Amino acid sequence: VEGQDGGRMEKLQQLMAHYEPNDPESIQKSFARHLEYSLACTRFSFTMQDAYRAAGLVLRDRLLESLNDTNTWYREQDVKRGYYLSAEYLIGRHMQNAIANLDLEQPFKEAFEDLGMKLEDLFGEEADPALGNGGLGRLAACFLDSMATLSLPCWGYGIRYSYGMFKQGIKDGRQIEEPDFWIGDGCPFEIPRPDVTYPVRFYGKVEEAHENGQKVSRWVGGEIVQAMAYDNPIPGFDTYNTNNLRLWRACPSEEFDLDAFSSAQFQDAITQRRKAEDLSAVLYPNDATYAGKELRLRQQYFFVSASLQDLLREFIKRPNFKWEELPQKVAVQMNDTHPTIAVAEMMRLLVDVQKLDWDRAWELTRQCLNYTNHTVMPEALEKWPVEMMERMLPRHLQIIYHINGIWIQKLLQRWGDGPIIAALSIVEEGDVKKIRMGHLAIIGSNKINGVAAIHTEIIKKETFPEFYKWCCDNGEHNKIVNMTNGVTPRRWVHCANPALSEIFTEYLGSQEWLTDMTKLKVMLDYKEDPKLHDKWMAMKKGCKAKLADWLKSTMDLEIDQDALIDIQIKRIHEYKRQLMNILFVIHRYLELKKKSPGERAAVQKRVVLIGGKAASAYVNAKIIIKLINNVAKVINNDPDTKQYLKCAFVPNYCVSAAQVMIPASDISEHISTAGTEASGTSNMKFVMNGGLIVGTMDGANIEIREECGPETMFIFGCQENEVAGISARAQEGHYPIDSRLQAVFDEIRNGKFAGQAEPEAQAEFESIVSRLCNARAAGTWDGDKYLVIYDFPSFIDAQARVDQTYKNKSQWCKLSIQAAASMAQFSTDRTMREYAKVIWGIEPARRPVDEEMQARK
Ligand code: Z2T
Repeated sequence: VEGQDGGRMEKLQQLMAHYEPNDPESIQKSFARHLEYSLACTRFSFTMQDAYRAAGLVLRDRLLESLNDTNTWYREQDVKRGYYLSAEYLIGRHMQNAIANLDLEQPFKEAFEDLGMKLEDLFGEEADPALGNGGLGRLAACFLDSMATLSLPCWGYGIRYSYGMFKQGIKDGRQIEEPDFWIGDGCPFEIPRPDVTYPVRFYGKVEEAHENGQKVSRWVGGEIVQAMAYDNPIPGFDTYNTNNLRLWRACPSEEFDLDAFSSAQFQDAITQRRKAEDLSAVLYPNDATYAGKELRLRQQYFFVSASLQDLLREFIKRPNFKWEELPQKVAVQMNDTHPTIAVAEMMRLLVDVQKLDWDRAWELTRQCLNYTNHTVMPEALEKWPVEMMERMLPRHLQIIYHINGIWIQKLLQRWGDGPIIAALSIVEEGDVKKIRMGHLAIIGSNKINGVAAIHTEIIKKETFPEFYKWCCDNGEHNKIVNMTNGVTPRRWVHCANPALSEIFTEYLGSQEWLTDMTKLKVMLDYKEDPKLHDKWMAMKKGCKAKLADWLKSTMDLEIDQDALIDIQIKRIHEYKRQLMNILFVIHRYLELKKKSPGERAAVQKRVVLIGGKAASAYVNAKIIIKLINNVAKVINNDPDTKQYLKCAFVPNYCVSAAQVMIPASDISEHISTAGTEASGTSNMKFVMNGGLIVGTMDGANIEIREECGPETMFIFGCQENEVAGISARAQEGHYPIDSRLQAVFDEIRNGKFAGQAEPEAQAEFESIVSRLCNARAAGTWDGDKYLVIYDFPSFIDAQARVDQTYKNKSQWCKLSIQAAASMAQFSTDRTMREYAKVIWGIEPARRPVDEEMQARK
């Protein structure tokens, strides 16, 4: 409603001049109102789910106040904005985090206890939104939390999948995938914006035309899908800023309807409409493998186009905008290659729609976009067939060819013709011509970054060596930079482990450590203090008790809470070597069996928990899950050993499971072959919670070790620079197998874990084991690619050091405190400060609010 308002604005301003009050009674009132008016429940009959929903709406009101006023503030200040483009956000449950970040913990607790409800029970009612696969999606979610906490004017853009990561069930020891319709009856934390929509075109053709004597390209025909915005407020901690995660849902476009009615093909049109909605229906459950599915490319273009249209609209809305200013006002981060069609789409929007000339548009595009690489695994590199792109995005293919043409020209001028030209081309030649999205990203970006120091070095020297050479040749040594990952201490310490949070706050005298983890260094003064040791051990005990309750209720597993808790939770992948872990469990079991009852009693008790999802088409990963389950069954039912060693596969590992499991660990396994895990982020969460790491010299493990001290880590295995040599020997077949590992292989082959009862599983287990021993034959090699056999003996040694160290409880406690207190580097607050400074050039824009936080500005 616009125009002469007869004092309406002033009136509304007055009515809305105050924020919702946050004392317990007001929260209760707000809760009761939502229960009765928003949800149409009565005071006398509502379920816990209703209560959760009403509590969610209480928070939503407060989130909206803050979101709206933060947006107004950013606009008034005309600040440079950051936009994080990611196909995945593994956001996890909202409620507890929102309460903490809005500084409502005390009043909420009082309000609900007074009504006879425990907050934890409310939290348990929330679905766990899993719009991501693993580390990459969870990283994006931690980034959002830190951007808001640092008051950085940054938004996230992504896809609102109707179905997130599948729910994992285990049946007869095997993974089954069940759909995850997380939205259920609606999520109170998201705000649908039916008024914020953009058209996104697919297929069709390009027409050349002339406009004012200029040659122009017009992309016409095909089909149009509408992208509709769903906003997810992201409140910062200890700031009044609330940022936004804007997720796009695909909706049928109105244009269909007109066609349908005029052509009387009503049924077909409805089918078409429903096809449009498929676009954002489901997340592809592949973690770091490229499957080449057409619908996936459609998803990528869909959210990239909507996001760029949206951010350009915001830019253009500014009074007297000038295109030259775009790089001073906009920085875009592309999370892996998933959104890199953005390079071509930005060019299309600037050249075809905004009528800028090519060179100017290219300058602006290149200055605004940045690209993060998350893996060096070759099977993950996205390459879309030219044929597919030509059909779906004909104009973008033209633009990419044009970009490539100019690029190759430059290369030829500098180096002349040679193999390096083909290596650097965006187009991969061959039977099936392909567009290499990584190359497009690098050429179209201002900065490129890896996610841990070792990973960034590998990118420069092995993944994209020719590009690095090009950069150095041009004096652009700093085009590829390192941005070591992090995790947010709000979710991963404060929410997941309130007992530890209390210890920190007590010893430091304030909650400042939650926004400045360097403050935790003070804890080092107390690392040998018996009083702190008592509290620390009580904290761990409490976490283990929670874990034990959770395991009992979710999978009917009983664990000995005095045992050492050993956890490996992450996507199931050969490079992450869950196989090596379970082979070690078998070894430990065999050693126990050899001992007399008296000797067994002297062995450190252990509970080994392994959890994670396998991509649905990843055969070997699924066999590993089956093996873990079968081994667990044998070990847990053996009366000789079951008090000393227990093992379980924990089904449906997800963010909410992580929040229970991580705080309870004594040790966790981060045991990828050196050079394969780009960073890892759960390693950071475990250590922040006082867990110690068994790990290889890989990813962020290396930096964690530097920060916390080598004595806090159980490092083993070969180094990255040894891998090639060892692998060569494995392929030649001169690869000695440790006798202890041989004994494990023999036991598997003899049918101990499947046998005649399960011939199919037996064959699978045998194939996995025998493959490890394969040398190269007939040109191909499917042997021990990840050096399980080579690293196994040193893995056994590391585990022996764990048992030895754990015997001395106060020594262990000291190491645990020392490590947890040294993790400041791995807060995403540090990570986001670095991105903001080095890559984006973005400053914090803290929203000022009246002292009592009562009146709106
Ligand atoms: C993913 O989670 C990661 C890399 C990917 O490469 C894809 C996905 Cl879905 C395309 C992980 C890395 O494996 C992990 O080492 C890293 O810590 C994480 O991304 C965040 O950078």
